[in-house]
Amino acid sequence: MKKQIIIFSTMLMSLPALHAQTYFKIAGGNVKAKGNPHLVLKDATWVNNGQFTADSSTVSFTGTQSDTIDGSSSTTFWNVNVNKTSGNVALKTDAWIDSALMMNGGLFNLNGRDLTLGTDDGVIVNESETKRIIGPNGGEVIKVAVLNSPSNANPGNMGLDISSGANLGATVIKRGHLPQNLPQGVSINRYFDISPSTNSGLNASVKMSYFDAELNGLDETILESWNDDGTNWINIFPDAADDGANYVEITLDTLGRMTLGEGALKFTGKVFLQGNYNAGSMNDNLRNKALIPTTEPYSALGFSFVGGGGEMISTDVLDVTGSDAIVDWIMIQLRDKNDSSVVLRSQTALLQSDGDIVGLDGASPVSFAGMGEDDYFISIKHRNHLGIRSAGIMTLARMETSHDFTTGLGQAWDNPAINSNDAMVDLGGGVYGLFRGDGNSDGVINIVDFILGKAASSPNQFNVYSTRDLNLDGNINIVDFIIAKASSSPNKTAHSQN
Ligand SMILES: [Ca+2]
Ligand SMILES: [Ca+2]
Ligand SMILES: [Ca+2]
Ligand SMILES: [Ca+2]
Repeated sequence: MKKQIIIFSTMLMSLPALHAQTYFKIAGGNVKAKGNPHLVLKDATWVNNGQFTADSSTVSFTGTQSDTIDGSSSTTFWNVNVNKTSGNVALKTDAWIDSALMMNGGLFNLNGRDLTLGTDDGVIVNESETKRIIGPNGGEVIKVAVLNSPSNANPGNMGLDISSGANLGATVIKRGHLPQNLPQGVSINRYFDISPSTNSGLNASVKMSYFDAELNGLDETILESWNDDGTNWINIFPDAADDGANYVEITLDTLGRMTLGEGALKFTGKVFLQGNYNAGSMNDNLRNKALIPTTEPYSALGFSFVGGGGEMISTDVLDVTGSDAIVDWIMIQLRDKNDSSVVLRSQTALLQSDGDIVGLDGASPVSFAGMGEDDYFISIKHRNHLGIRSAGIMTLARMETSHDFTTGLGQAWDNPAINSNDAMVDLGGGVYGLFRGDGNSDGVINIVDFILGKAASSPNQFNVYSTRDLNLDGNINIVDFIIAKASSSPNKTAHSQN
C-alpha cells in the first residue's frame, strides 16, 4: 500500500534552545487524515489546538530531542510510533490512541496525564526495558475490556494477565507508575487499578508483569503482591513468581489496586473462644448485630502495643457469613525467642467462626510488616478471655507459618507457676480454647469480674459491644452473670499475661 510520508524536521538541530519552536501545530479547524498516511515528526512537538481526525494514520516521533504531545485540544490518534534515537516523548495533555502505541525507541512519559487505549484495538506494542511507558509525575494508561471467563487475557498488552471462570464484564484497567507506600516500605514503580463490573467470588489468577527498570531499588527475589482492599494493603504470598521473566502471580476473589513490594512475615493460626463456642465453631452474633467496630478495640481497653495498634477494617469485611464470618477482633504478639516475656510486635487481627486467625481483609494471613525472618513465640489475646502463647518457638517466614492451638493442651505453653487452671479450657471432643470470663481484661478471672458482671447485667443491656458480654451475643444479662459466677470459682489466671 502506498503511504504518503511527510517529515517535519528542525533545521536547527544543533541549537536546542530553539527546539521548542519546532512543532506541528493544528492552529484551528479540522485536520483530517484519510486512509493510512504516515506523519513523521522529527524533533518536533505535536500541538493540537483544533481538531484532528486520525482515520488509520500513524504519527511518528523520531530524532534525538525530547518532544511533547500538547495543545488545547486532546488528540485521538490511530497509531503513535515512538521511535527516538535519544530523548523521550511526554504528554502535556490527555491523549487517546485507538490502535497501537508502538514503542520503537525512547520512553513515553505520561507526565501526570492519562493515555486511553481504544476499547477494540488499543494496544501497546514492543515495550521493553529501554522503550517503555513511564510516569514519575503520575498519569495512567487506561483500557476498558470486556472480560468474560478470561483466559490469560492481557488487555492492551499492558502487562496484566487475568484468568477466571467468572464473567467480570466490562473491566476498567489503569496502569500507573507512581510508587505506593506499603506497610513494608515502598512498591515498585508500577501499579494497576482493576475495576470489573462484577467484582466478587472471581477466583481470578492475576499475573502482574514489570520491568527491572521499575524495581525502585527493591530486592526482586522477594517481590510479592500487595493489594488494597479499600482500607489496608494486604500482602499475599505469590502462587508463582519469576525474577527472570519479571512477573508475580496470585489468586484473588476481588480486584482493586495491586502492586508489588517486598513481602512481609505471615502467620495463620487457629483458636476457639469458650464464650461463643458451640460444637465446632463460634457464633457470629456480634457481626450479625453490626456491633463489631471497624477500629480495633484493644487500644481503648488499655492493651499496650509494640509497633501495631489502631488497625482498621473495611465494613465489607464484616459482610461475610458462614464458617469464615468474622466473630471478633483478636490480638497477636510476637515475642523474643530468647526471652518470651519480651514483646517485639503486637497488633490486631480478625477471628473467623471456624477459628481461623486472619488479616485485616478477613481472609488472608496476618502479615507483620517490618519484622525480619526469625524464630518467635506467638501469643494470642482476646479482650475477655485468658491469653495464651505457643509452647515453643516458631519460625516465621514470608510464606505463612501456621499454628493450631485448638488440637490439644500441649499446643499452648503451660506455665508451671500456675496450678489453678490449665492454659486452655477443654471444650469437649478433644478441642481446646481460651477461658471466658475476664470482664475487665486483666488476665485474671476472679471475684472482681463476678462483681462487674453482676452490676453490668442489672438492668440488662442489649446490642452492646462490651467486655462484660462474656458469651459474645451482644447482650449483657443473666446468662453473662451466671458465666461470671462459674468462671470465677475457682479463680483462673492466664498462663501468658503481659
Ligand atoms: Ca528481573
Ligand atoms: Ca476459615
Ligand atoms: Ca479479670
Ligand atoms: Ca451475653
